Amino acid sequence: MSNQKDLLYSDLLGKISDFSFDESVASVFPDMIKRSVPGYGAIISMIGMMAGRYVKRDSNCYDLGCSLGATTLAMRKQINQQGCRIIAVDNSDAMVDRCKKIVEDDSSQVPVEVICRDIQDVEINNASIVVLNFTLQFIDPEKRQGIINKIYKGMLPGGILVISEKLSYQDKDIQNLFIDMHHEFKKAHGYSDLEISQKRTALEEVLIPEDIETHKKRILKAGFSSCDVWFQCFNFASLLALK
Ligand code: GEK
Repeated sequence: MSNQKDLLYSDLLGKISDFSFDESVASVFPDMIKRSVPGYGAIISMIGMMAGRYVKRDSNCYDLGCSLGATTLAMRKQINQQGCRIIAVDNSDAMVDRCKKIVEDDSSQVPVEVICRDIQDVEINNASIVVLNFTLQFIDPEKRQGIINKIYKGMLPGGILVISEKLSYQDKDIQNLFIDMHHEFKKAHGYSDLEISQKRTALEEVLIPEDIETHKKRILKAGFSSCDVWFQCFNFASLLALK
């Protein structure tokens, strides 16, 4: 169903609209994210491993900005405790409709609820793991602290938060080098210069990256006792935070 090749930016577009997670994106999403985010597959499977380690009996697990549920399914496979539930949330109807079908077709046993909602409006409670896998970057930076605070309050002691993000750098040379290496990565995966440049324009006002210090400060300010980067490839990183 979702094995289509991403050709969304392959033709020269007269006007490039802001990127949105609509039906056309949902239909090519697995191909798009695999060829666009270095380390995506490794991050997903390691989050599954973390769920196996950290998820406690009778607790909730959240996949916020779940898209087609890749993180949800990785966690579902590895959770080995009784009484757990995964809550997968996304505010794109196109993603949620497809995600529900994908979850139905998966045979793992842990109950999954797929909800179409803005993560700003989701209540977090009794959580042993919360994942924001490349989602926070799409939220208004002014709203990010409130979301992390809410997540912290809804988590159990000993729980973990995983946040994966595209990063920015103050150091202009590093910033330019990583952007360049990322574009090389995309080219190596078959995207043309035109596709790369049109997609970049579409994302300009939509995906707002921050530097690692800003992320760490926000996480610690919310109350988490520790946080650090556990994965990085160029300007794509994943952090984990402990409550
Ligand atoms: C994965 N985590 O495959 N509320 C809910 N969902 C949102 C919001 C919001 N305010 N803003 C954006 N989204 C997934 C990949 S993709 C990352 C996540 C990417 C959703 C949006 O609809 C999209 O499905 C997802 O966040 C971001 O592990 O495309 O770079």
